[in-house]
Amino acid sequence: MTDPAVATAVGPVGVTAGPAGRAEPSRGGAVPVEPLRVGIVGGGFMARVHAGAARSAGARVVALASSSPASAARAATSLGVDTAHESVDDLVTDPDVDVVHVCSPNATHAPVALAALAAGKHIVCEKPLATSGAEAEALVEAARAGRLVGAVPFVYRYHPMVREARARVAAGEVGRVLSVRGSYLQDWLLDSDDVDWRVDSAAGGPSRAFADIGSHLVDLLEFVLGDRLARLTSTTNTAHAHRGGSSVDTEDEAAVVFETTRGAIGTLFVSQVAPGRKNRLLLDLSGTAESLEFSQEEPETLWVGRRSGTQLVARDAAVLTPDAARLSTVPAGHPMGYVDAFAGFVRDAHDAVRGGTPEGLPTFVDGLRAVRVTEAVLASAASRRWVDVP
Ligand code: SOE
Repeated sequence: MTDPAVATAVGPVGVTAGPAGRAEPSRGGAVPVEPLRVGIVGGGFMARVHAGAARSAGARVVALASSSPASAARAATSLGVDTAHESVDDLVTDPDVDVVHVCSPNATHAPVALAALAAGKHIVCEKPLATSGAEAEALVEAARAGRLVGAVPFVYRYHPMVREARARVAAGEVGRVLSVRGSYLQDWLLDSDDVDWRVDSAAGGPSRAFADIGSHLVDLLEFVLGDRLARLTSTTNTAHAHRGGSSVDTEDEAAVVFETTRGAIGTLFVSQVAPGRKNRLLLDLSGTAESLEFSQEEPETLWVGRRSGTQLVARDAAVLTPDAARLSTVPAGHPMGYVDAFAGFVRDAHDAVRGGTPEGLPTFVDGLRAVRVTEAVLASAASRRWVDVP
């Protein structure tokens, strides 16, 4: 089987090899025919995940910057990255970097990504794309104007069984979708002494649980359904008024009731204080012919419910729809999970940098969409009314 990283290294239509084996840019930033060179902003858990996924996609992780020169040096050593930059500006203007992966706290996403786009870099920016709709819109525009790739890691789209569910909905197998139940539960912020930058709205933005994990849930739901939330009503809850001595101004939980543009109804529940739930993202939908359920913690199967003949479909490229089979990179019986989904996402994002048009790549437009839904959730919770989702 051809390694996708090798296949794309041949170069897409419109990219010609320039001096030193590097291609002349046919769009925005430089598009090398050699392995892409990644620079990472951030030094935490997500920086580690991005570094591993980028390497698995065939890229070289060449530089890293973080909140201080010392933390950049520490993270670069631990992730095996050669260059630790003194500042984020140095990284985004580094001529040896083709793609910037933004893994720093939420409030820094927009300024860092804008600076990198201004320097002609392609971007993979963590979600939420920005902490306001206006900033997210500016990012969409800047990427468009520079003809640069902007991708957002809504990585749960990259589980093969999610693609299988999406294909079944699109093919009409489930019938007309009547209802959807989505939930995303974690427990890592359960206690009042659990602290993290995400809790502080200055670093994490006005929404916490919904922006952090509700954004994944909404993206997954709209991606699988091929439909959009049209209006919603919500309520939020904060479990602890104080954490680690500081007052808390972001939500731990959000409950949402919604209607879609095609007339389905549904609920979303998001919590970061649900004991025992680690990363339980669950999407359960019912159509007039079939129900489907996908659970992120058991990503190797898709439950297909029928009035008679209910099945648990196991991942096996031989029987999956083409897009699900494409992301099924190891044979059946060799479990795939979060790390593989992340690698699949980065492979597609980097393919887009080379001029490809991979199916289902989440872009800045999808990042903006999730920010808009998050704003609608907060607006509804504050006004206690139904709101239209723009
Ligand atoms: C923490 O809630 C977190 O790491 C999220 O930020 C990620 O997006 C999610 O994939 C796992 O949980």
